[in-house]
Amino acid sequence: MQPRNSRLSRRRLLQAGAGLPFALSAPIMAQTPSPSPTEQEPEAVPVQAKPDYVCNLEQSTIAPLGVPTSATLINGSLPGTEIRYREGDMFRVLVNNRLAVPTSLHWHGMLVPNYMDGVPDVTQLPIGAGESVLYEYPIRQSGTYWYHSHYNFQEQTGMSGTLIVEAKDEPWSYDHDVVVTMSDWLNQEPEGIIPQFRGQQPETAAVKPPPGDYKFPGDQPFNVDINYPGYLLNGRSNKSPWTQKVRAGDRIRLRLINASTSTFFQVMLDGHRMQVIAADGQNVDPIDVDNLVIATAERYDVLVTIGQSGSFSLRAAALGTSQQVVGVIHTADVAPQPNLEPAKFTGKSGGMANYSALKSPLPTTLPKGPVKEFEIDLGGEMNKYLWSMGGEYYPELFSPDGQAKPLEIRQGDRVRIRMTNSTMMFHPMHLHGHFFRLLPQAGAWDDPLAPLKDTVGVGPKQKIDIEFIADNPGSWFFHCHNLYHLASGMARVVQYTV
Ligand SMILES: [Cu+2]
Repeated sequence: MQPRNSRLSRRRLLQAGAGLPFALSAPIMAQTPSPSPTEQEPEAVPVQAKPDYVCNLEQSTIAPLGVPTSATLINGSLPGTEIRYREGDMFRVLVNNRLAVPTSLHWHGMLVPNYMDGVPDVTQLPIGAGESVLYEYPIRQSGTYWYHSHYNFQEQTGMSGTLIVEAKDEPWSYDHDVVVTMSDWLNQEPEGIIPQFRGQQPETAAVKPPPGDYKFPGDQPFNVDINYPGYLLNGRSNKSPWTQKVRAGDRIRLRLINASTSTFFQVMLDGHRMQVIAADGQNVDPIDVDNLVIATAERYDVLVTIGQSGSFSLRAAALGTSQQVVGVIHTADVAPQPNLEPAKFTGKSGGMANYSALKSPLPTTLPKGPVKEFEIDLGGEMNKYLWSMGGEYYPELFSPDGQAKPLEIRQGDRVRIRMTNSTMMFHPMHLHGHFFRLLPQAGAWDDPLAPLKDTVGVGPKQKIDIEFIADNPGSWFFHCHNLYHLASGMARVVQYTV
């Protein structure tokens, strides 16, 4: 699915100056002997060779749903190693590709220099089998993020992890900082899924819609692409759920991360309301909700105070299916008891179910500058399983004029993008390298408190406006985070021309 030999992509790569920092692979740095003090050049630049984290990417076979399945794991675990930094730190993570195939890791939501963004053939060459790369950049933000392979379907087979940046000035206090990832799992090779949708391979149960009609909160029909055999919470299924021990009265910060490849989750904690304090890593004015919908790749931080002794299930229902995955938060005096009854969602829904309620605590109004506008249709041909942005299919295979053209912007532009979804599916749209203002309604450009996000779910027939200041030069991927939509055309490159 990646345009590995595309001349266009190579040219873009050279224009962006990408690839060059990767000559400094960490093993080479690590093997370079440090000069003794007497030999040291007076003006030598100090080089710190030791990374803070090492990600060994390895092929494995695991059975999270009971069926042995080929996996691509980070340090042998699912999810991969948690990377945790303090705001202002230097990010320094060594990636060793011990797979037999190329790869690349992307740091979702991080304001990286372009060449650290980890998108093969857009910002770097793929990391070849046996190669190593040191990703290194100053951290300019705090909050809840994640990282994942941006190469082929490796994200589906387990190659993702959590990335937390603790704030210098944390406004909230809590007794537990708990990271919760939700994901989907296939008991088969994901490479076969699109050919099955296209009728080129025999169908498996995964491409047949689950029986029944399903709704998004607010009664819009919700259809899934893939009928997964199961879902995972912190890498665990309902057979052996994730648990967290607390004390009655404790306040918990839950960092809820939708690390799925194509699933939207609706989440609740039995017996508790949740206070949403951040969306996509950025603080929002606190909102109390009974449950919240999290689109693929979105994150929400919530506070909950455990009212009394007990076992409380954290349920993540996979929208468009009758399935859920649960974890259990319990007090030490009560054994964890997963509640596997179907979740009943009542009361106030937050997150994607009510984007217009999200408000930034501080004005997010952009600096003055030339306005650059794009209107992008989110389209597709369901029967051919092709998905498009602005009528073009990335990389270039099916586009009428032979290529999916970059969206060209200039540094200093106030870039406004209106997305109109003309399909019957939901699309979690993600922009790399920038936060955008998510306008509460289409055309509400003057709202000073529009929240900052990096991913937005766009429902069928919906129109969503986002805007951002062009302040991070390079070539940036802008795409649907449904991995199967991405792999069948739903991406563009936002390219700085100056
Ligand atoms: Cu999509």
